[in-house]
Amino acid sequence: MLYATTGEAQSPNLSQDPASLAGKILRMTPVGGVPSDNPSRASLVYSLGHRNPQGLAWDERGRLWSTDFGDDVWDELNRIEAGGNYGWPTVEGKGGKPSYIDPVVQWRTQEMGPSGLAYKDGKFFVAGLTGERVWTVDVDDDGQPVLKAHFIGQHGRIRDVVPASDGNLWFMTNNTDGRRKSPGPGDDRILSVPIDTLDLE
Ligand SMILES: [Ca+2]
Repeated sequence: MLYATTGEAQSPNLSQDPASLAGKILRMTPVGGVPSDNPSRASLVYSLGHRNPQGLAWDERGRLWSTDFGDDVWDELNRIEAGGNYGWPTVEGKGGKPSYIDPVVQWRTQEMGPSGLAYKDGKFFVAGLTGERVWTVDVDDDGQPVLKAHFIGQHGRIRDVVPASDGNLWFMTNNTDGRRKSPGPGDDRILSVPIDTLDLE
């Protein structure tokens, strides 16, 4: 199936409206039809209550995860369940309300601003726009997620990140779209570093 993330389009209440495709994760057949096993038979909506979800990744158990770019306070990494409601705009970050699914990880927005998400060998790699860094998240079922930040401020805004088959982590910057005051020389760039040079557990 094809999955797509949609932002709330600056109309936050659409995220909670099941009839709107905004602020959602959508699931569709490769030609855009509604799969027969979607949460609602007539709808592409797979989960709702998102603000600005950008990254999608599946772990080795087939579970779907997504980043959500928050408003002013909290950015999120969510484990996505079919039909789940992730709270926006009632809740940003961990709200502790039974009707909404809380993020597994939340970050202060100035340290994150998540875009692309990838998963490899038990670890998530998250591209940070606002925070101008790459985050790694090691989510152990038995413990707290271990978070580490890499390349803070070195390359500017990070848009996407991919662990490649060559053993390197490839990531791309996003500094020339007008949202950063001073793009660096050569921006924008695709960078590649050996994953084993990152300080991972
Ligand atoms: Ca949320």
